[in-house]
Amino acid sequence: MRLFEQHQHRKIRSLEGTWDFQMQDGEHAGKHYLLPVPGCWEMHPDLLNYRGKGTYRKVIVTEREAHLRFLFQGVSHTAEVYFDGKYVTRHYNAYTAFDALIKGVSPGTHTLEVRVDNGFHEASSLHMHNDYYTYGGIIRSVEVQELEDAYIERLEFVPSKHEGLWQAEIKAVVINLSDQKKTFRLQGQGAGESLDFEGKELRPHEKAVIIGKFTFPEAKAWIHESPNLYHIKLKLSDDQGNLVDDLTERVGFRIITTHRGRIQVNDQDIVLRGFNRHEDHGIFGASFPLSAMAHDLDLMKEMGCNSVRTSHYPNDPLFLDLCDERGFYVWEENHARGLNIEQMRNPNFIQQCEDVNREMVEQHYNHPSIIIWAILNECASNTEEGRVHYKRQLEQIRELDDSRPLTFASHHRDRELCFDLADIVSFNLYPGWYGPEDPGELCDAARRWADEAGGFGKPMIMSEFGADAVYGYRHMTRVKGTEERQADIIEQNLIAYEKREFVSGMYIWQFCDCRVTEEEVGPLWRITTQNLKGVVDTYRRPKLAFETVKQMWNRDDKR
Ligand code: ADA
Repeated sequence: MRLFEQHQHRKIRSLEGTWDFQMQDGEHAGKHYLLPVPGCWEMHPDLLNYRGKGTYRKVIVTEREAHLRFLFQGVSHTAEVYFDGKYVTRHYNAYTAFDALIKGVSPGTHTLEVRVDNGFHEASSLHMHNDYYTYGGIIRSVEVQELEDAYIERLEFVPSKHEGLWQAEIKAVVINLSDQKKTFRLQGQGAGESLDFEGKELRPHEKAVIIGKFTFPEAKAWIHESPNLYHIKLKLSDDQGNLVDDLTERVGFRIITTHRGRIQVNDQDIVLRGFNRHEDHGIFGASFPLSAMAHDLDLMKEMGCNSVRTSHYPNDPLFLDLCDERGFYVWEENHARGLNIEQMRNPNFIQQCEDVNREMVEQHYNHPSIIIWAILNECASNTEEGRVHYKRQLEQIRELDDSRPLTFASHHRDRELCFDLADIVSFNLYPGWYGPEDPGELCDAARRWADEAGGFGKPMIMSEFGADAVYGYRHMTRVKGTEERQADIIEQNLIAYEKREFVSGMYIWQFCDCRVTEEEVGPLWRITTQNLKGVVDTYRRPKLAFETVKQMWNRDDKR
């Protein structure tokens, strides 16, 4: 499930494999399939366009009595979990993890059932017809864990530096599953140090946070050029000294700041160069095997990128693990794209955003690669009513994590009302594509708009620019739609932004072509029902712009 072993004591079993599947509606309703998990159901020829409900089933055999915790990394987009026919839990949003805990399961044969819905209706305020595709199914990995009477739900590692020495606060969330009051002790090791926490008494079923502060004299910083990673291994014991659980996290020592209108990692100014990337692939849909994720990062590295934006939702933790290992800087954002104020009035919007924000930050807290949290891409931040949501969500995230700067990508130009709320101002503008503007002039105008609307002194990122090109369509006319025109537009944008010292980051829209929903597209706007602004197509075949970016970002004289 991850690129490092998280448990040596806790028993875990992967549930990857084939699961029984039946769709609820349509001409194949009721027919049994054996579908791969993880996987998108659109990968099966009978289900290429299926939007609706379907049920996955798996037989689980247990050898001894235990509390079972099923951990789902992503089900798209709504899951209802049943165990032996009884309802256990429900989760909305394809792009964050959730668990289903069943206490005291007796040995024997059991059935796990996951009812999945990827339909578009009022109950779903974030997944809808859009300029990307909401696939269906259990799209990320699943495992089952056997728990004893207490477990470490998660830990947060918060690095800081004092008088040249790395320190960190470690906060562990511990849950007592038993009916008795018990004192638990946490001990561990990491980055050459022993980690000893105070004992803590927990009431029956109580969830508590155990905190310790430690100094790590041997630790080396995590930074793009040398992404040093360390394992923090924690063990939980009860009053009798019996080991009841363990958890390992992989962390890095680094501090992100925004001073003097620039972004710093460990006090060094950085310039972010990279792509917006949808988790979408012509063969795998949104359900990536590790090798395909690694390949995407290899291609980006080849083009000289140091960063990636997870537009427009939290990404698979395996992808983030790869970014940690390769020193990629990640802008991770919550799930929303282009919602107008009417859509933001959906009665589920507030709660569903709050959930995805909390899950994103708590679940991905320890990835050193994530250096920016973002919210609500291109939503109604140009209205007073929209501003209330931006303010609330930015405050929520700041409360969960005040160690990373916050931003949101805006296309409202001089009508933006929320720049004062963010730490970094970010613009989605498409000079040369949607309009004939000059990228340099537009970028200067954007700086002025930000300065006049609460963004003065804040770093600025060009968070989207680019152009559509049909893979293989080359023509001397260089008209719109050709690979030549796309390469020209990207080159002109990059030349303009590279020159401007006040630009702290540039994310090309986009890395790969992606599927969009048919309802979203006018006949010419999204030809082939894809957003074709990828510099590689959906099967990762490079277009001409690939070479252009590679030339630009591998130059020695870039700032
Ligand atoms: C927007 C949006 C992207 C994509 C892009 C485009 O800026 O954030 O999701 O739709 O436009 O291709 O037009």
